[in-house]
Amino acid sequence: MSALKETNWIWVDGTFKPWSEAKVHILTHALHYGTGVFEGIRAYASNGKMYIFRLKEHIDRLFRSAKIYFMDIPYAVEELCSVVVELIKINEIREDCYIRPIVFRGYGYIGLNPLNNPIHIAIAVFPFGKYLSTKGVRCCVSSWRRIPGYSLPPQAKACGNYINSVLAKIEALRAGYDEAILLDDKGYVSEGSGENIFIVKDEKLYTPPVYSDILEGITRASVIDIASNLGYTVYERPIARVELYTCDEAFFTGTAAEVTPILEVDGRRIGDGSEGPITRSIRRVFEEIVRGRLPGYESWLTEVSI
Ligand code: PPE
Repeated sequence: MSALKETNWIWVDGTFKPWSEAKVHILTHALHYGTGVFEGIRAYASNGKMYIFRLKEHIDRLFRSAKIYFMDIPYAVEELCSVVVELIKINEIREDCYIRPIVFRGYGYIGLNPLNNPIHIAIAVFPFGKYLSTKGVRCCVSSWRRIPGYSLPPQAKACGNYINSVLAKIEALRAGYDEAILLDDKGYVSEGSGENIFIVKDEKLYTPPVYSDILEGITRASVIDIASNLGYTVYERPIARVELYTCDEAFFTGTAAEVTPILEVDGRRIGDGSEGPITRSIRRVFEEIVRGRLPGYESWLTEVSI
C-alpha cells in the first residue's frame, strides 16, 4: 500500500472532522489489543461520476464483524452508506479512491475486558492507485500459517487478525517476493496476506472454502459470479500446496488487489509465467464492471455524482 494521500474530511462518531484532527488517545483499547473491525472499499472514477463497488455488502460485513466482538454500531447500514457517499462529495474526490471504515474500542479502561470501553466509528476516504503490480506478482508460501478459526475467527475483518498477515508480508518481502500465500492449519492453501486466491486447472476454477480460514471476500464472491457468467465452473474446495505449482493459472482477488495475476510460487512459474487467458478475461470484465461500463451489474454499484 502506498503513502496516504490526505483529503479534507474524515467522519468520526457522527461529525465530519478535518483530516489532521481525526485522532485517538494513546491508551485507546484497540491500539493495545487490536479490538477493532474495519472494511476496505473502493470507488472508481468513470463517466464523470464515482462508482462505489458493493458498498452495502461491505457495510453489512462490517456489522457482522462487529457483532462477533459484541460491538454495537449505533447507526443503521443505510446511514453509514450515506456517510460514505457524502464523504466522497465533500472531499471532492474525482479519482479512484479507497474507503476505510473502522469501528473500535476507545479509551477508558485498561485490561482485556473491552466491554466498558466506548465504541467509536470513523470513515476515511483517500485517493488510491494500484496495490499490487498489475503485471502480476511473485509469491512464496509463508512459514506462518493462517490463524485458525478456533483461535481467531478469520471471517471477522478484525484489526488484531492482521498481525498474522503482517508477519507473512514482511517475510515475503524480505525474501524478495511480492506477496505471501498462507496455508491453513491443516496445510491447505488459505489466502494471501490481504487477498483471496483462485487457481485455474483445465479451464475450471478452484478457490479455498470458508473452512480453510479465509476472509470471505466480496471480490471473491464477485469473481465467482463473473466466472460463472462467462461459462466457467468454480469449485470451492481445499487446495493442496503443490496444486499452486502445477496449475495453469492463479490469481488473487481483493478490494485493494482487485484481480492480480500470480506469476510464480516458490520459484515455480505458473503457466508460461505471464497472465493466463482466463485470468485476463475475468480481470477485464471486472474492470469494466467497476467503472459502470458493463450492463447487468448495476446493482453492484452506488453511483455518486460529482
Ligand atoms: N483476505 C484478507 C485477509 C483480506 O484482508 C482481504 C481484503 C481479502 C481477503 C479480500 O476481501 P475483499 O476485499 O472483500 O474482496 N483486504 C483489504 C485490506 C488490505 C489492506 O492492505 O489494508 C482490502 O483489500 O481492502
